[in-house]
Amino acid sequence: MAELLLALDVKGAEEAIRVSRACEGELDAIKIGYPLILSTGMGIVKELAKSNIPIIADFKVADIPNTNALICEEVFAAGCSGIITHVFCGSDSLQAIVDGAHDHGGRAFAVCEMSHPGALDFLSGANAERMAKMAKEAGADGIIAPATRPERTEILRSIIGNSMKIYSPGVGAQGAQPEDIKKYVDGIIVGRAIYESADPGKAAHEFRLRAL
Ligand code: BMP
Repeated sequence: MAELLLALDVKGAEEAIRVSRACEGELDAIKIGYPLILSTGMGIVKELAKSNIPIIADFKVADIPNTNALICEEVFAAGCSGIITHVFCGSDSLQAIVDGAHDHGGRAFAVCEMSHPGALDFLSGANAERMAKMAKEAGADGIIAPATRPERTEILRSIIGNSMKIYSPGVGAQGAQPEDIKKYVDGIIVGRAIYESADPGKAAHEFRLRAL
C-alpha cells in the first residue's frame, strides 16, 4: 500500500487552497515547490498546513553545507515537515540537509534518480545507485526514485533497504500508473493528473484507491 502525495505545482494561493481543500482526506502529504512558492511566498505553507497535512518542500537543494543549513532553517520555520535535496553536491552538503531537517524535527529526502527522459544523461544508473548509498549513509529518511522506471526503483530499493522511504514521481502526466510502481515504494507523487483535473478530489480519491 503506497501513500498519495500531491505535487501542488499550481500558481497562486487561491488555486492552491482550492485544490488542497478539494483533496482533503485523500492525501498523505502535499509536496510544494518553486512554482507555488515563487508565486505566493512561504506564507502559503501555514495556510496549507491548517488542515494538519504534512508539507514537504521540494526545493531540490544543491549548495554548500552552510547554505543548505540556512535553507533548512527557513523551510522548517515556515511550517514544512520535510525537505527534498539533491545528492550530487556531495556528502557534506547532503549531511547538512539531513542534520538540518532532523534538528528541526523534520524529514529529509534525497533525489537519487529522476523520472524524466533526460535523467538518463546523469541522474540514473551507477550515479543514482551511488547516491542511494550516500543517502543511506547520511541517515536520510527516504529517497526520490522514478515511477517511470520501476525496474530502476526496485534496484534502488535493494540498496537502501526497507527502513527508508521511497517517494515516487512520474505517475499520471508522465505516463506511469500506480499499479506499475506501488509494490516498490512507500508513496506515489501525483501532480497534474490531480490538480488539472476537473474534479481534483475525485481524481485524488481514485489515485489513492489505485495505490492501495
Ligand atoms: P506531475 O505528476 O505533474 O508530472 O508532477 C510530478 C512532480 O514531481 C513535480 O513536482 C516534479 O517537479 C516532481 N519530480 C518529478 O516529476 N520527477 C523527479 O524525478 C523528481 C521530482 O521531484
